[in-house]
Amino acid sequence: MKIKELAKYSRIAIQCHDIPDADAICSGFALQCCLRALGADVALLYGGAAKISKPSLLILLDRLNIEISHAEALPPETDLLITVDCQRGAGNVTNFEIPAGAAVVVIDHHRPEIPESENTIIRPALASCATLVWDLLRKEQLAMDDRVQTALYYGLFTDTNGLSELRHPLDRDLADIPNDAGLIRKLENSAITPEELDIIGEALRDREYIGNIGLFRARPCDPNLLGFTSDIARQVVNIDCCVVYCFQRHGIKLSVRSSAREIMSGEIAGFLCRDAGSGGGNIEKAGGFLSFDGIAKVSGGASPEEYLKTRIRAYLDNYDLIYADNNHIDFDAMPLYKKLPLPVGYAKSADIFPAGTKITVRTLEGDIDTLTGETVYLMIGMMGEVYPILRDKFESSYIARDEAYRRETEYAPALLNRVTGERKTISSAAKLCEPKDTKLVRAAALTKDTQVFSYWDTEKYFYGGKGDYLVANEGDYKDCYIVRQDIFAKSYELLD
Ligand SMILES: [Mn+2]
Repeated sequence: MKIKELAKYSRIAIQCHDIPDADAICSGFALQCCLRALGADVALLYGGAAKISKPSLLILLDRLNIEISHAEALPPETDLLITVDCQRGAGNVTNFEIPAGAAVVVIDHHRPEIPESENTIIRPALASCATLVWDLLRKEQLAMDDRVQTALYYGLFTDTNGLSELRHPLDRDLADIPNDAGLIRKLENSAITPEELDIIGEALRDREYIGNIGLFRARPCDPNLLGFTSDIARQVVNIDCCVVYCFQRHGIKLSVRSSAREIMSGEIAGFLCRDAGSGGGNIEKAGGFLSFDGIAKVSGGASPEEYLKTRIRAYLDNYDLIYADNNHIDFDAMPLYKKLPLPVGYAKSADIFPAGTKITVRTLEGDIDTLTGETVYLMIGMMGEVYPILRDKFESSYIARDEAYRRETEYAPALLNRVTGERKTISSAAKLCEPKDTKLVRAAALTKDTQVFSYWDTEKYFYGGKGDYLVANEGDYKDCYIVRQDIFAKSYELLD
């Protein structure tokens, strides 16, 4: 589906979910501007009982000149309805009657709640609907003026607690675009009403501990309040991780913060929401959502709140922690495997930007800041993961081939020039290489969720679930790590 094709309809209505938030409004506004520029007649609206009243949203509407109406019905003769940040048919959006024959398009980043079709674009991996709209407009090279850019940036900003819970590299790309920083600052500091300050106060007071995890329940509120609350709670001594949550109409919204090496926020948020929603973020900050429907399917009748607590207990109980330098694993008893010499990709960083350029390497797994240089190469692994490697190490471990690297991955890893903002994909300069030595490893499938704390990275850990492999290099069992099931199957061969 192309945005340009949607402009062919004569009367378009873009509908936000009820009680619209900044992400819904801004996503709708950006689409409205672009469709109007293509000549379409486009109304932006929302339904439900309440009118927008949040101070920051009122300032947003005023300053960006956003025309949005609180409607009781769609405008007459609407022939295309687009719901943004929500899915027509789901419970958080008024099901307006539509004229016979009108088309419906859904653009959203929540978990699919309706059957997907060629008229739905639903991308739950993205932290905001603004990210999705921005990506769609950008791919079709539709012009976005200053107001649209600021709106999209602000949609992302509010759905990620001030950019602290970015998930996907596309979110990070959007976070880099130019915007009206003065307005964002103003909006950021108009976020809390006196009543909301009470919600934060109450949430912090009524706390509960499950092991070293603090659990805080807030009254139903704007999700940003959860982030403010968790930012305070994480600083409390003896709380290694905090989960602040509130009930929303269709589920539980979570904000997660961690302050201990043993818990990475993005990973625990993913774990808590795995079977009944979606969650993620970075090491220290993350967010998530558990839908009531999803919970009902997996909780065996437990209440949503009880289910959340069960997941937290499961997280604490079920993990095997392995400290690589001090492990008691009997690797000798595990089968011996050979790592297959499969070709992977590499690029010389100085071929992409001149040596000495400050760059950010942006991949699905996160950002790495470094400098380009004659001795800095970039490896592209089996799944498109990218990591820097020094030339010496590369030359001793790989044979370079003079053949271009071509592989489609979900997100094409890129280098960003941190000074000019210029961006280039790594694959544009990448070639194939293959490992020199056959590496031997001991490996066994995990029988439960496991975290491995390696001895060369004191900040992060590897984690895997049942079926993934715990692997150690033959001859150095301290060098152990986790390899995902699908990657292991492709890259290792059992020796007998
Ligand atoms: Mn959203």
